[in-house]
Amino acid sequence: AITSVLLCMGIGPAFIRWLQKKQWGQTIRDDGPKSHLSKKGTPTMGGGIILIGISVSTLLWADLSNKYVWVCLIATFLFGLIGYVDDIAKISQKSSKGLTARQKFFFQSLVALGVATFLYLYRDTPPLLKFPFFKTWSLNLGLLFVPFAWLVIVGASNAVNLTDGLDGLAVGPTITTASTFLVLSYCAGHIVIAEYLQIPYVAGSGELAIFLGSVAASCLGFLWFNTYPAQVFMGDVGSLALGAALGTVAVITKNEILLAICGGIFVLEALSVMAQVVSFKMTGKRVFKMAPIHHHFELKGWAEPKVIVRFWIISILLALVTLSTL
Ligand code: 57M
Repeated sequence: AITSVLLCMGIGPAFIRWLQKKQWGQTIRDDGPKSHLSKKGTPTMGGGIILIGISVSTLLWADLSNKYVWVCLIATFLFGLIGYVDDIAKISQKSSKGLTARQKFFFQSLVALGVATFLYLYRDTPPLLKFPFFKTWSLNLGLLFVPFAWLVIVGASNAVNLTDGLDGLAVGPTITTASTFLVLSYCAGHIVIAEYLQIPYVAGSGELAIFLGSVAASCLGFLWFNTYPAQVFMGDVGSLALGAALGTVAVITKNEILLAICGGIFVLEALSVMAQVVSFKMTGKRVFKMAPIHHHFELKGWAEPKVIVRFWIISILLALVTLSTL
């Protein structure tokens, strides 16, 4: 964690200057909240800083003979690559479109299915779905584990992406969720603690604490530059990668439902879009002034930092609820 935060804060200024030189700046949709128009040209693809932070410290400090460390690193980087292609497409077309939704979904599904199949084939424990608070309840998913894991990874990746619409809004809950999952994965990977807490023991998953420490701390280092008013946005290269990292860890440690609780802000953002689209299609009326929900509060007149910090507060509360299930 210390390596990551120092590295990200250290390389940040040079990385941002490099993005500026390349003129990799954000294009802003003109139908969004007016306050966002002044953000035009803010360098994007700062997620590269986060990916460097994660990879350098994980490769330095984690046990590289651990399969879960590699699965998480590879999933994170492949989703980051999809995001990179999307970002570059947006920049070169000078529009906010990028890859089509279908192309993005296809490549995300391909990677997520690969990860899910690997985890199913090389599992050491049965593919259980665990229910928080009910220690004795579990469901053996069998082969259904593969589509379920796919759903969690792709869903998490897209939900973090939707959340990334205000300065620091996505990194804040990512820091709390990754830190909470650091504790969960350490517990799941420790035979004595796992037995004591009556949670599934997943041999080797404790090493993911290193990976998650680097995720949380890289986001913290990035937040130095992304906090309001942001000097850089993470771009899809960051948001898709971070969501996939969280989804993959949840699937490995059998904490999929806890991810939905801990990452409740991401879930709320995604649900707000679904509710808005369904309601508009069926009744012609909107539920929110604008979806995702952070725009709704902006249009209600809340200052951007107020929306951001309040979402962070909720996210910390959700992290505490998640830990209480132990
Ligand atoms: C990501 N990205 C930001 C930045 C960031 C289906 C529909 C709901 C999809 C959704 C959408 O496109 N979501 C994708 C949202 C964009 O940020 C870039 O994207 C990266 C993440 N992928 O890293 O590079 C803008 O967000 C702002 N921003 C910040 N600070 C940050 O740290 O201020 C981002 C990071 C940036 C900047 O302004 O330009 C985005 O919002 O585009 N679409 C929407 O979110 C749109 N909603 C909408 O159309 N709602 C409809 C329906 C379809 C539900 C409705 O309510 O009726 C809104 N987005 C924008 N304007 N920009 C609405 C209009």
